[in-house]
Parts: sequence; structure tokens; C-alpha cells
Amino acid sequence: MIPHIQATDIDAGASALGEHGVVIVDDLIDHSVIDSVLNELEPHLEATRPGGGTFYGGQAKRLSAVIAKAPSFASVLSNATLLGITDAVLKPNCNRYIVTLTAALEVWPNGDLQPLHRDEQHYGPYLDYSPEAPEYLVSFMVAGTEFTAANGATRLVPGSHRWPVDRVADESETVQAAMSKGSVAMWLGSTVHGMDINRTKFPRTGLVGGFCLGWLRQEENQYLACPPEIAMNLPDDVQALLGYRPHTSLLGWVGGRDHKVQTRQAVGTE
Ligand SMILES: O=C(O)CCC(=O)C(=O)O
Ligand SMILES: [Fe+2]
Repeated sequence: MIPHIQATDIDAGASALGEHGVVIVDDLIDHSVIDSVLNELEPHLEATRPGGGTFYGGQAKRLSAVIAKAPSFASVLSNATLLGITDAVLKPNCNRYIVTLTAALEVWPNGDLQPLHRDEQHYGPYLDYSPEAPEYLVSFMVAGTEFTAANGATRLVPGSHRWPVDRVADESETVQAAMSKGSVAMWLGSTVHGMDINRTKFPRTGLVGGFCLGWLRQEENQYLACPPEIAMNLPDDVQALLGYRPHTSLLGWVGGRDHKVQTRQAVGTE
């Protein structure tokens, strides 16, 4: 079972995410925002052919650096409910958390299942993944189209965040994140999940993102994915989320200062 909560219910969202490892926030993002993001991404999606290799089922269009390609995605990253729920999971273990990646995933028909995985697995053997370890990551998927059982809604294994890391999930334990356009599925870095096959004629579009503890390396290098000349046009809180502000005054500084990217000259200078 994947719990659903209302867009304003941060406390219920945080407790459901902690208990089940996944929660769906219904109708969180306005369709006007989704449509703006998709319009901004359209030329990039148009220029991409379905593919993506076996990890993406061979029939997905994947765009990285969505925040740099679609400025309208900034309001998703700073959504109060998304951040409120993430605060509850990640703030106990960091001074600030940061964006680990932004991507768009358009799943086309005739692909394969994405292998089940945990998003935190790219930290390799260097972190403690025991059920008692702190959470390192919160991932989220904004439904850019309706997500249905037929069109490739993400499959997740509720409760798997409490499993020993070597327990392998069976497909029968997965539940799909069926949700309306604008709804957001959030899951923990330790929750087992994967993209499903699209058995319809129309693509399934998801806008994916994640936040990691501010002292961990981001999966997608945000300073290259969203360089200062683009970041300077984004709101201060989004710049901070991308990692342009230090974690504490001693981690991530340049020239001894706590920067925000206001001008090209302000970056990397005294
Ligand atoms: O697109 C999906 O349904 C899931 C994608 C995913 O889990 C990933 O790219 O890590
Ligand atoms: Fe994933």
C-alpha cells in the first residue's frame, strides 16, 4: 500500500514517508507549472530519441539538468510541502540539504522493466545502509502526465527502507505509484523501486528530483549541470538548494564567504 496525503498535510506526509518509505502527495503542483516546465523542455525532448540503456528500460527519453533547462522547475524545488516533508527526514542529519539531481523521464512503449534499486546505492560501500542508519536521500517524482498501472507508473516496495540492504525484492512485492498529473511521489533513498513498462501508446512523463544531506556529494554535479550564469537567475533559496551556499560556514565556501550567485563576478572572487 502506498499512502496518499493531501497537499497541505506536511506532518501526515512526513510520518507516512517514515513509516512506509514512500508517500504520494495528491495534486501538489499546479497544472500551469507542469505545463510551463514541459513547454520549456519540449525542444530538448524533441531532440532526444527513446533509449537510455538497460537501466532505463531501453525506451525512455531521459533529460538531465532540468533546473537549468526549465526555469519553471524552480517553484517545484521550493514547494513548501515537498521541503516540509524533506525537512523532517533530512534536517536531523545536516545543516542544509541540497539537490542531488533533476531529470525528466519520458517512458515510451515497448521498453523493459528498470531494475529494482535504491537511489542511495551510488554511494557504494562508503555509507552505512543498515536499517538503523540515518536517511541520506529523499527522491521525488512529479507526475507530468497521469501515472497509471498501464503507462509505467513507478513501482515501489513499501517498507523496504527497513530491510537489511542485502534483501532482494520480489516483483510481487512492488506497488505502482498511480497518481494524477501534478501529484508527487516521494520516497527515501533506501526504498527499493524502479520504473515500470509503458503498455499504452502514449508516453509517460515524470519530472524527477532528489535531495541529499548537504555534506554528501550530489549524484549530478549541480555546479556544471546548472552553472553560475544560469543559477544567478534563479531565486536565492533555489541557489542554496543547488549547493551554492555553504553547508556550514566551513564546508563549501569560496574566498571565505557565504555566496549567493548574483553576478558572474561574485563567484569565486573576494
Ligand atoms: O521513472 C521512474 O519511474 C523511476 C526512475 C528512477 O527510479 C531512477 O531513474 O532512479
Ligand atoms: Fe531510482
